[in-house]
Order: sequence, then structure tokens, then C-alpha cells
Amino acid sequence: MDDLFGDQPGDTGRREELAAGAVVLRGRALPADALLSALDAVVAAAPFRNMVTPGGFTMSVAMTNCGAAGWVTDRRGYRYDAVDPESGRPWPDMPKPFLELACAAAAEAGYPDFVPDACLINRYQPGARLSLHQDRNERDYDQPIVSVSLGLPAMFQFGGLERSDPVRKVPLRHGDVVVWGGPSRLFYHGIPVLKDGEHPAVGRVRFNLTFRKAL
Ligand code: MD3
Ligand code: FE
Repeated sequence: MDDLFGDQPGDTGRREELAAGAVVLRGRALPADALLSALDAVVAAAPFRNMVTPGGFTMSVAMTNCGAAGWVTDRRGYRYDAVDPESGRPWPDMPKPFLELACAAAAEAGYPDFVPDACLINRYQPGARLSLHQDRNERDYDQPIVSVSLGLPAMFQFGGLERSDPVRKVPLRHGDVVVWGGPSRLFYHGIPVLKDGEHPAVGRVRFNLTFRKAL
């Protein structure tokens, strides 16, 4: 199997069961050229911004969205909105390479009917972090979340259904795709401070795309 991907790092093409319902598809987003060009187009229409939490903290992770709904936070709370609050316009359409990858990965993981309507795009520069949280702003927790990592590697942390549950660490690298469904859908998770580095194709940054059925 790995022979088919001779130009990619060793574990590409491998499928790892991280936890009940959580599947990593190593290197599933490679080659990432079409995704990265589509990302540029989304960001040109809806630039990255550091949003403010309801508690008044500016997030170190910069975010934008594409699709029918986008995840936003401000002093009023967390929610999905059809409109980019910075521009007053709808979020950019979900690019075809995004949608195709998300649907194919979900189908491989056992969710053949998954069609995302929201894609939250996170940008981590060295030093950025995302503290332990659950994703609970979506309507239907029976729908999985598909995440795609691009650029610098990160040590992803995930626990269980309680904030106090023990945490496991998993490296997520350029091209890795993870499908979070079933019991893992509401697991606490986060990204500790991103280490500095330089990715040959992406630069000094990590992007994460999370595909959701929000509405
Ligand atoms: C486990 N993003 O956007 S991706 C987020 O790398 C988020 O930017 C992280 O957490 C990132 O909400 C982690 C992996 C991930 C995404 C969603 C999940 C893991 C998840 C939802 C439920 C359980
Ligand atoms: Fe999350």
C-alpha cells in the first residue's frame, strides 16, 4: 500500500483508530496543492481575523469560514452565522476540492451521507494555541466533524466527555485527515502552543480546516 505513495512520508495511506469513532487517515489530503489554492481564494474574500471570546479574550488562532454557515464568536457568544460580520456578506462558497475531500473522507470513515455546510478555517502561527474545548454549536451531534491539517505539524490533544478526563496526544501533520464521529464527537480536545518551524510548501504556519454539518 505504501508503495503507491512512494513520494510521501512513511505512514501515508494508513488508517488509525484513535478512539471509538475517531479515525485518522494519514496523508489523505495529499497532494494539497488544490486545497491550498482554494484556501487562498477563500482568504482573499474573507480574511483571517482574531475573534473575541464571550469572556473578552482575543483568540491567538486566527479564523475564517466558507460554506453556507460560518462559526463566529464575539462578546455575545459562540454561534453559526450565514454572514461574515467583518464584511456583512455571506461567507465564500465552499470550494469544490474542500467539499470533495470532506465527503470522501467521511464516507471512508463510515459516514456516506455526510455533506458539510460549514468549514471553519483555523490559522496557527507559532505560539498560537486552542485551549481544551468541546464542539457543541452544531445542531446534530450524530453528524461527524472532518478535520484537515496543513502546514506545520501540531501535537493534538484529546480527552473524553469530561474536561477532567485524561488527555492523549497525537501528532497531526501536513495532509492528515481525521473524522470524529460517534462517541468521540463530543470529546474535549485542543492544540497546545504551536512550535516554530518552516513547512516547505506552506511556510511558517499551520492551517486546520474543520468540516461540519452545522444547520
Ligand atoms: C474532536 N480545531 O476548530 S482539529 C476546532 O487543529 C478545533 O484547529 C483543532 O478544535 C485544530 O474546533 C482541532 C481536530 C478536531 C476537530 C473537531 C473535533 C477534533 C475534534 C470535534 C470533536 C472531537
Ligand atoms: Fe474543536
